[in-house]
Amino acid sequence: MTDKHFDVAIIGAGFAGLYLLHKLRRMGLTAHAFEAGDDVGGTWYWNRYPGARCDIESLQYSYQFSDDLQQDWDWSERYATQPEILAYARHVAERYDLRRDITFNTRVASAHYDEMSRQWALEDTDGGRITTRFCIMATGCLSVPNHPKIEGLEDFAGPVYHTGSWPHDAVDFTGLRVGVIGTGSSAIQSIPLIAQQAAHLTVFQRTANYSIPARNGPLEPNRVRQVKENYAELRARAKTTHPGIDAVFSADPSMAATPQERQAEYEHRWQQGGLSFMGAFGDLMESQEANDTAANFVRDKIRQIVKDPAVAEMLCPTNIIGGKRLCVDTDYYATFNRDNVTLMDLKAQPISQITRTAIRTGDVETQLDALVIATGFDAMTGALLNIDIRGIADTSLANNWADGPASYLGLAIAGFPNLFTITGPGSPSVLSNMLPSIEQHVNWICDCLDYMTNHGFSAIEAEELAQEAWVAHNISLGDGTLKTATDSWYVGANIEGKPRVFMPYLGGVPDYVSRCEAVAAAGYEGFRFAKAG
Ligand code: NA7
Repeated sequence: MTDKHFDVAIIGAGFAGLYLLHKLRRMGLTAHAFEAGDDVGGTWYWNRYPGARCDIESLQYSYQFSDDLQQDWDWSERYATQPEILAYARHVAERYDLRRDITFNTRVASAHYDEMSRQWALEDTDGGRITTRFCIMATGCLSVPNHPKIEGLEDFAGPVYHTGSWPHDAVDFTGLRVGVIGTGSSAIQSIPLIAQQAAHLTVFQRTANYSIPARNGPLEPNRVRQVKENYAELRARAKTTHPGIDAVFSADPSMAATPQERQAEYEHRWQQGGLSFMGAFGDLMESQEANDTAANFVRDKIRQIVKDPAVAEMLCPTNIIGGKRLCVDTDYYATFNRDNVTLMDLKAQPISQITRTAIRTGDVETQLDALVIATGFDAMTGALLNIDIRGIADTSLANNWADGPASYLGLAIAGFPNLFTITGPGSPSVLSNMLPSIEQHVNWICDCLDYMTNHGFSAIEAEELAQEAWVAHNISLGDGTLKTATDSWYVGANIEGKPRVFMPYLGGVPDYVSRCEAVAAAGYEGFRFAKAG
């Protein structure tokens, strides 16, 4: 960072930072993005593990702000791979000439608000500084890897890879004995590919996970043509569904269907593949009895796929389906039929120690040459709290959020004027298709900045009461639901000592967007402004 001043500083050059930079520039503002990596792409820059791909269909996991862009870009598969998504991010950066306003290899360490000048002062980890009127956090929801505290991990002699910060050079597991710790989405995507390469793969599972086949494959040219000819309709339909995805989400209660009808619907969705499995019925996340019908269906599938009944039982999850984020896979369960794959149950025998050459679980010592840590992220708040953010009266965000994140609309925080969060806690974010949710936030923020310019305002701050009401509304939406009752990274249960708060907004995209629009239409109700000068 050099001692410059900007209208807007953007932290992060993933999909949120890129679109924001493009839009702010068009508004005539001086905007600059600061990015820790040496390229654009955010989560798709860091998560390069084998098999990494999006679990939202590529034709929907893409920007819609420019029809030319969505017509020009061609996705090759139903679910895009990480390299293809990264290529798309790079294409966007080049197409709109964004790189000249991005400083790479720069990690912002602190952001302090000065009430007198109504400016933020940012400092990076090398001591470089800038000042800015607005500070916008485009830091991502899953960008701080969770490194497990396991005794002896640092003593392991072989290479240790975290799925969330994978090396940029190809990793070759040929001939090696590999251990994977974790069975979340990252593990479920990488395990089938690592198993094909490694001499032997041992998977260390703490909690079994539900996964639905992706049914991935090349995109049919006819389907692409049809979508491109009707993109606007597809995007409009997506805006009407709870997660903001164009798919059929039934409102019908599963308990009103006969067992045969239920089975047929689940089978249809299993064959179709993907996350919309949970859209089979409207009550799956509301009643345990309904949820059991879907969970039993998937457990039966696992028992059919996995030949060894003892291994199949270990792979059968016992918790609520959809409580944690559902996984989408290619050949995950079938991989456990391979002779070179072993599953270890950490619930029965936890890891007691990692030595120079092995993982110890009870009396068993598994000799390993390489380790893959697939233990997820300090989700949603991790990246924000890694920065020393201080607002009015030097109040620290970490102190304010000691009992969990509190925001207004997931966009702004009381006591922190001129600071916005893109897909922050309190917004649908990770429960929705991230790309449209990012665009909705960027558009809302830019409209707000326009409004401020037109009215001669120099500062905006969320009101404490509006924030309290928003937090209370979030809590009431989650009260008694199966989703909030499940231990997951949505509630911070994966990070020791993290307060248990359900972080994303549960009311669904259409409801959320209409609330944001109503706030803006009412002159930014719940926000207070200060006049320039
Ligand atoms: P997840 O979904 O948080 O999965 C992490 C996995 O690692 C999960 O199986 C955890 O078991 C396991 N874990 C975490 N800590 C440990 C320790 N200490 N020992 C053993 N096992 C552990 O992260 P992912 O990266 O797979 O996916 C994150 C999101 O990215 C995903 O939802 C998609 O949206 C994309 P646990 O369940 O906590 O018992």
